[in-house]
Amino acid sequence: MNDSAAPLPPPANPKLRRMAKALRALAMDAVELAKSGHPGMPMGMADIATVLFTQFLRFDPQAPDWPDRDRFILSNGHGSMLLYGLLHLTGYPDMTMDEIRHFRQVGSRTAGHPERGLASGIEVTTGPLGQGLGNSAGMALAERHLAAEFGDDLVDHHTYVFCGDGCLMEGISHEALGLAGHLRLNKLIVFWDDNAISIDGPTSLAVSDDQLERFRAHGWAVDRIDGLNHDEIADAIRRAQASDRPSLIACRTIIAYGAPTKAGTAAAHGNPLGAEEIKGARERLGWEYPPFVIPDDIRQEWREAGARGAAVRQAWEQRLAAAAAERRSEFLRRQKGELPAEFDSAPRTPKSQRGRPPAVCSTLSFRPSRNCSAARPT
Ligand SMILES: Cc1ncc(C[n+]2csc(CCOP(=O)(O)OP(=O)(O)O)c2C)c(N)n1
Repeated sequence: MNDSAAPLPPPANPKLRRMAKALRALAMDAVELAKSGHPGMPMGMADIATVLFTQFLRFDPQAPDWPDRDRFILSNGHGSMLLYGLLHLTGYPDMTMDEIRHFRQVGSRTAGHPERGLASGIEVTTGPLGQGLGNSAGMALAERHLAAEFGDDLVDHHTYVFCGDGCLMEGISHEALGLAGHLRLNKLIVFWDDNAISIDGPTSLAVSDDQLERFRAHGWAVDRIDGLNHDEIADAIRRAQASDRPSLIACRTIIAYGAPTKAGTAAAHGNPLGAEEIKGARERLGWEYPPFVIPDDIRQEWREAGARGAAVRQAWEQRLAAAAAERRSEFLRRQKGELPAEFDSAPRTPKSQRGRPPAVCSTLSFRPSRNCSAARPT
């Protein structure tokens, strides 16, 4: 027996524990049916995802793209079944159980790695390690930029990221995280899946960076928690939300938590667990349901988590509706990705007649907003 497969340690919230088990079961069963994929990461990070999605993340499956939603980015995209399980259970209409059953099949929404556009709720295409971290710095920067231009009543959301050891080994992570620290993008919160395992075995084979010191050097706030302990997870998120810097939460986890012999080993990284191991995991986790069956009470709990965001979204829509017409239409233009009306004529207007662009505005924006005008250099 592998010690790491012992029952979840206290203090674990029984309801959250049940909900996290549903994520673990979907991941191991979908990978098994596909005979391909990564069950380990979803099983290791299921509790962190459950706390985040049930208590903190602002999202609405009925309006997946409302502009001021929180962003969730799965940088360790090989663990895509974690995201698909979350989207399914919280009620995104296009992430049906049929899609989960067709994980990694041609034409399904549940591609091997998350792909933006294939299913609603996928914010960024990830898979190349480090890419999600790079995007997250850009998205957190965009959030602060838009908030500076349009005000906190219209733009005020967090960017949450899951990443693994592999993401932190990639060079792009240094560039992106350094910029985020420099700019004090304090609404960026990264959860590191600190499971000490990578594709070839223990991470000690390839890396001995002190990640906490590294992030401190980037100008981040850092925290270390037990990634199976719901209270520690929630407390760390609260601390991160209150920080004046971007935050790293190093989460000690166990890859393939619950699997009797493969938990805590690289064998669970990129292969199906196998029928015997899954049977043992069901027993250890106390999950007696057949593959792809979620009991009604657990499904209901997840649906309630998915319904939390509707009122927040509606309140935001009312604020947008109450905003001055020019501010509202400029905001919506940018959200749609449309160019400004002056765009075609602007290149023909001599720079001397246009004046200098304001310091914090996009160079495409020739009509500075209130806040940007204030920042215009004299
Ligand atoms: C840039 C890049 N190089 C290599 C890979 C192949 N790859 C996928 S997952 C992985 C290992 C990731 O290890 P870790 O982040 O520790 O994930 P865990 O084993 O904890 O799930 C590798 C090398 C990749 N996806 N992207």
